[in-house]
Amino acid sequence: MPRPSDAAEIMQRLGELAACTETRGEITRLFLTPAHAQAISLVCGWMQQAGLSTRLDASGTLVGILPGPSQDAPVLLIGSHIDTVRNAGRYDGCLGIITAITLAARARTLSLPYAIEIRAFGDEEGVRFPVTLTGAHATAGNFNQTWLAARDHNDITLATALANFGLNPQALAENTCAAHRAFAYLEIHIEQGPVLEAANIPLGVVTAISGAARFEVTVTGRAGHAGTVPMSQRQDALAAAAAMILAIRDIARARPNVVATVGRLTVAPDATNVIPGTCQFTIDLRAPEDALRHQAEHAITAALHAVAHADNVALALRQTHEAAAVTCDPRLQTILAAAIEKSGLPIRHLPSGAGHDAMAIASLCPVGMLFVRCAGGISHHPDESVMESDVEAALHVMTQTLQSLTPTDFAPGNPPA
Ligand code: HGY
Ligand code: MN
Ligand code: MN
Repeated sequence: MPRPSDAAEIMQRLGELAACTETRGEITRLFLTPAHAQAISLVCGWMQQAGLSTRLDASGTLVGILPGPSQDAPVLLIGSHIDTVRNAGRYDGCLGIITAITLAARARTLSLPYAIEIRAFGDEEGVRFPVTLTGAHATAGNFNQTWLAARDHNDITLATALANFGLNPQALAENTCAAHRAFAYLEIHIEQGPVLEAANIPLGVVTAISGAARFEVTVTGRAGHAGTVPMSQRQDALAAAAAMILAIRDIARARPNVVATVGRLTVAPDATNVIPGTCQFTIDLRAPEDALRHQAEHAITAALHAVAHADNVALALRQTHEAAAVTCDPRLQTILAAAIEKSGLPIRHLPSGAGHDAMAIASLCPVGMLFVRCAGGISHHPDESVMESDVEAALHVMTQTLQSLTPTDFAPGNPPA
């Protein structure tokens, strides 16, 4: 039986990884859950098969190490995430990690002047806890200790979840051991948008990553009997939240390049014949420029307060996450583009509306991203898919890129081109 091609093996592994889920029949793999532990064990085995040494760091990030020519050689970080949203596709995050393992196996024969560390982050989606990018922030040396108090929907804190996973949250500060030798970070990721497919181009060079902010909104009215409280006397938390949510949508619609999403909503006491007393919902707000996002945030805040006043309900707005917009390093963009051109493929530069681990790593070292075309631009959905030939193209371009990287070009003080 001939050995499958590298790309075929990656696709096969992504199928196996998809089975690491908490819900049969769909892919749901949240941070520090048994499904996450199962995925770590599977990916760790593949890393070891590729000749990498492995360790799980204090933040739950699985690290695969291909040593460099010396103990203190500079390090190229290649990362992405293996956690998912609920009912996810199999490529968001995971494609970058499984491809990186094959790439590292190839790199063993390239005598590169640097080491490679693959970082499989476990908390990029931020679905379980109201914080996100905690693993990548830990790698970058700026894990915020207050995040340890963040609670999931079972009221379990991140600190407890890390401890239950066999990790020591107090060791998080030591997490940057090798990262200070990192001269650059690369991430391979599906585009999660329609641009490459519409242009019939397999790969894209990411120019920038939109900044994002997340908020938790609590609307407090007054529960009451659905049959007896006159409409004029109601403090209906859900009706007020509905008006707020439509205001958020209209504010985003009115601003090109701003996107706002209310993805979660809970109502209490959640009974057909009771006027909702409280309602909680989330806001995910993004824009390519931070100033644009902040301006939209001010408009949204004003609109929420106006509705709260008109509906005589109380409003509490809490920011739970913020990631500034990030520009991908021009030198890395140039190297990726040259590798694409050398592969005989068309070059396309494009921004990312989706967030990525690279946003948190950007405070540590220059970051670059390679996008892979995905069918219909669909993501965060089981219909997410890529073509094996595009994965092969990504492998080829990244192999070329590895050979074009000179760590000293990225030494601090060497300004981007
Ligand atoms: O939400 C995002 O953009 C990413 O998929 N976490
Ligand atoms: Mn992702
Ligand atoms: Mn995602």
